[in-house]
Order: sequence, then structure tokens, then C-alpha cells
Amino acid sequence: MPDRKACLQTRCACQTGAAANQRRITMAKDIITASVDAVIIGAGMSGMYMTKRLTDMGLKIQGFEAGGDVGGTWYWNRYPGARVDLESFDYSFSFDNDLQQEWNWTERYAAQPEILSYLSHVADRYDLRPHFKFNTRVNSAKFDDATGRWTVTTEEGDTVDAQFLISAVGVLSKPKPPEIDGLEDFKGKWYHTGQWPHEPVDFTGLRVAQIGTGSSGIQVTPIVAQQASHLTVFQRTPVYCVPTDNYKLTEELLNEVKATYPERRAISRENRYGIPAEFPTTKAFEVSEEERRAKYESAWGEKGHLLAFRMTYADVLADEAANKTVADFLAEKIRSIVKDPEIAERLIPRTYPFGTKRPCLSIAFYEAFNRDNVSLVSLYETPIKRITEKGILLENGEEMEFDAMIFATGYDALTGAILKLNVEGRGGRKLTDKWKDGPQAYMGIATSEFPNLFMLTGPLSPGPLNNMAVSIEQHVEWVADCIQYMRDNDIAVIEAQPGPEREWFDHVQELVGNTLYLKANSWYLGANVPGKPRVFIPYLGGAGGYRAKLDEVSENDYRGFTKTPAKVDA
Ligand code: NA7
Repeated sequence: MPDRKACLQTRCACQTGAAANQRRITMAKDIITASVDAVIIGAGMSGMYMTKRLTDMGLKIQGFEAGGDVGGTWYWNRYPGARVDLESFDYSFSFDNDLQQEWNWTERYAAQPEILSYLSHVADRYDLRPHFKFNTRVNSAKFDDATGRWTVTTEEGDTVDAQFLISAVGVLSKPKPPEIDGLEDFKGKWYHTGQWPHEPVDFTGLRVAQIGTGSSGIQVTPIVAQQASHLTVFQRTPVYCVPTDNYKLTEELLNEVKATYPERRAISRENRYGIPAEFPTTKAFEVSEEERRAKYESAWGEKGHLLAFRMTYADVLADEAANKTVADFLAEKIRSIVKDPEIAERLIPRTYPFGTKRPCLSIAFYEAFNRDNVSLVSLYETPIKRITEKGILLENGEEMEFDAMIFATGYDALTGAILKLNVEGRGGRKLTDKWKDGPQAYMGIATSEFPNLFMLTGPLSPGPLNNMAVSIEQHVEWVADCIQYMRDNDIAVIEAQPGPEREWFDHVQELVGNTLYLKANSWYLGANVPGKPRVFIPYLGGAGGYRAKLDEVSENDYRGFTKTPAKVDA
């Protein structure tokens, strides 16, 4: 068995100790000591595209990736039911028309294996893998004031010196342990959705506990329910789920999408959420109740998608009464699906406005509770005391026995993975110290005292509030242009200035103050991680609004950055 405590720290959950040792032996032959233009950390979508852009510009890159291959989120999240929650063709790269024309998505909402093979295809097509060292975790990055360069080291013993340090570690990539005492006593098997084994896990005939009902948990439930002899779902905060009308993509539909890619992409770049749709200008109470209802039915129905309810009326996330019309509609839908009225009431969110915690796209999550072999425990009513050898002991003294447990308990989102890199900037300044009260990042992409560090989809950028594919392409292209500008103008070091950085932070907080987002204990606010500072992290100005602001910075000679010229030889 793997070292369970270590797994949650090291992401090696699914590897046996022997395999991990073998890996180390293989790696030992292969230690890298090098000097390059840029170190890129992470081979998910952002790291892959960044590598392509910079190598196209002739830069020498060293990439490091903790996983065994490319894919990032889609490499790790192999849990049953894992699926994208935006339409596949919109959640894809747009930078190369040949790529988007040649790839044939098979489902409206692709499952994890299909997305991973798409990313593998991208890696092959642009020959990206040779730039990365896989199974290798970065454990420190230090900036040298004298040379203006970064030294990056890994757990494997590599040491690389680079002008640029680019974090492509993703926004939801540091799994959050369950924070329940006694896990080490449990004799059965347990899994975290964010570090699922590579080989399929069969729950047939087992008594399974599932803890957590966020986007991952609600995808797991209906699938595991079909295998387990009994599935008990432990729910802390109920979520709003919108049903998925998933279907196979016909050739005709695919051809239509391919023919309209230029328009779809152009609209997505300007849309608030990075998708090809128009954001409404009408407010909820500017129309009749009947009209509102018809709109909600259509958002729920076959054309519905994850963002549909957030885009029904302009004020859904800003006005409590408008928001309640959506919440009431969804509560009614839950009651109409779930046959047991007590279970239905437990599944209805009541403690936060709709949309202020990320709503989920589900295939038959609510329907699963109509099965005889699925039960729901509300942790509000019946908290867990601890995990035992046999299962879960509740505060009320009841001990429930299980053969396996699934933790769908989420992530130390948005900042967790970057902070884990042990980054030290000017004068040995630690990023963990600088951000102890919350992240500070100019435009959500750079941070003062940490020159030549770029954070792709970093904290205080729109990141996960948008279609991530759109956010990633925007950041990668901006960083590549910035590096080109530095080369063209003989600039060796670029660094965000503290004043503009503070103004950006204030602007991010000002925008959230005009919304209902602060009324939820969400991971957007760091509220899911005990002890994490409560600061709203994503930028709410929308994909288009953010793009305009970031472009303004580059169009004005990288306003808000200090630029240090390269030393001229005497
Ligand atoms: P989420 O959305 O953070 O969901 C985690 C779930 O686990 C959520 O229901 C949490 O309840 C619950 N949770 C977390 N810690 C505990 C403990 N200690 N005890 C009981 N329940 C707990 O993560 P996901 O992986 O589902 O989704 C992450 C994102 O990936 C998603 O938003 C998409 O962007 C893709 P809580 O709500 O905190 O009360």
C-alpha cells in the first residue's frame, strides 16, 4: 500500500512504493544541470502552449512536470464520470486553425480520456514532450539579485538556471486532504478524485462512502451508484446542479462548429465567461414572471449548459431578489426529480445565493438518490466524528461500515500549487510570506519582488470563472509578446511595481463588492481550506473586460512594470 499521508502531499497516491523507487532509480541517471531561457512548471494546457510559443520564438526551454505525461488536470482527474463542463469544442485550443479543423470531438461534453488524448495529440503535433522532464516535481525556485536569473531545483536533484520562470501549475491542482481524523486507521481502500489511479477501480459489490459533493463528487455519484452494493454520499454544503444534455456529436454538427470557429472564438474572447454567447442586459424583474419562467425552463432544458442560469438575466449574481428567482426554480426542479421529499430538502442549497459557489453540470446526480442503494448523509445534521478501522463514526455515535471511501473534497485552489513551489524573489523574499494575507499579483500575472516570474492564469486574473482554454491562450500569448518586447528592447528583467499591484488588488475587491459572491464560503474565497486567508481571488471583470485591461498594459510599454536593461559589455 502507498504511504497514505504522503500521497495527499506528493500526488503519488496511486503508485506503489516499489514503482516510486524504480522511478527514482531511473531518474537518478538523468539529472539535469542546465542553463536555459525559461523554466516552465507544468505540462497541462498552459504549460504546453507556453512551450510551443517560446520554442517557436527560438527560446531554450526546460519544462518540469510532476505527472508522468502531459495533460495537467486531465492527467490526474481520472475518477469515474470525469468530464468537461463546457462544450468540448469551446474548451479547446484556437491558436492553430489546422489543429481545430483536424480534431473531431465525439461528445458535446467530452469525458476525461478523450480530453487527455486531445492533449496528447497536441503534444505530438508540436513535439512538446522533449522539452519536459516528467515525474519530476519542482521543490524550489530562487531569484538571484546579482545575475537577474532564477535557479530552479527539483525533488529529483535537477538544477536549472533560467532568465524566466513560468508557473503553469493550474488553478485546481493541489488536492485538499479530507481533514477528518483517523484516515490512517481505515482498513479499506480510499481514493481522492484529484489523484485517481490509472487503472480502473471496480466498486462492484462494495459498500462505498463518498465525501464531498462539488463538481467532482456529483460526477462520481451516479457512476459509482451503478456498481456499489451501497453508496453513502456525505454532503456538507449542497450544490446547485444543472442537468447535462450530453450527446454524440454528429458529423453535420461538427462541420457546422468547424465552419464557424472564427466567429465562436471571437465572441468567446469578448464574452464575460469566455464562451460563444451573449451576456444579457435585461434584469430579472424587467420581465413578467411567465417570461422569466420560460427562460429558466430553457436554461434547464436541452440547450442548457453550465453557465446558462448565470446568463439568464444581468443581475442574477448582483441582486438577491433576482438571484432568489433562480434558486427557487432550481429547488423546485430538485423536488420534482428526487422522490423522497426529505432527501430532496437536504439536497436543496439554502446557505448561499445561486452561482456564488461554482454550480455543477450533472448527468443524473439528483436521479441517483432515487436508487435503493444510495443514501445521503447531511453533515450539517450529522457531522463525522472520525474515520475508524471499519468506516465512519458519526458524532451521534453511529458507526457506518465501508469497504472503500472516495474523497471528492476539492483543492487548495488558485494559490495552493504556486505556493508549494517554494519561490524566493529579491533578497530571499518568500512568496509564502508575501502572500500570507492573500495573493498580490499585478494583473493576476506577475508579482512585485519576483522579477521575470509569470503566473499563467494566476490569482487575481479571471482564471476559473472563465472558460479556462480562453484564459490560458490569452495569458500565454501575452507573456510570449512581453518576452519578445524585452528581447526587442534589450530588457533583461521586468518586474511588477508595488503601486499598480495594490491598485489591481483593490480593483478586484471592488468588483466583487458589487456582487453576491462574498455571501458564500467558496474556494474562490479560500474558505474551503482551514486557515487560508479569506480573500476573493478571481477577477470578475469578465474575459473581454480583462483582455482590454491587459492589452492596455502592453500597448503602453508594459505600464506598471519596471524594466531593467541588459548590461552592455564595456
Ligand atoms: P469542490 O468544488 O471544492 O468540492 C469539494 C466538496 O467536498 C464540497 O462539497 C465540500 O464541501 C466537500 N468537502 C471539502 N472538505 C470537506 C470535509 N472536510 N468534510 C466534508 N466535506 C468536505 O471540489 P471539486 O473537486 O468537486 O471541484 C473543483 C473544481 O474542479 C470545480 O469547481 C470545477 O472547476 C472543476 P463545502 O462545499 O466546502 O462545504
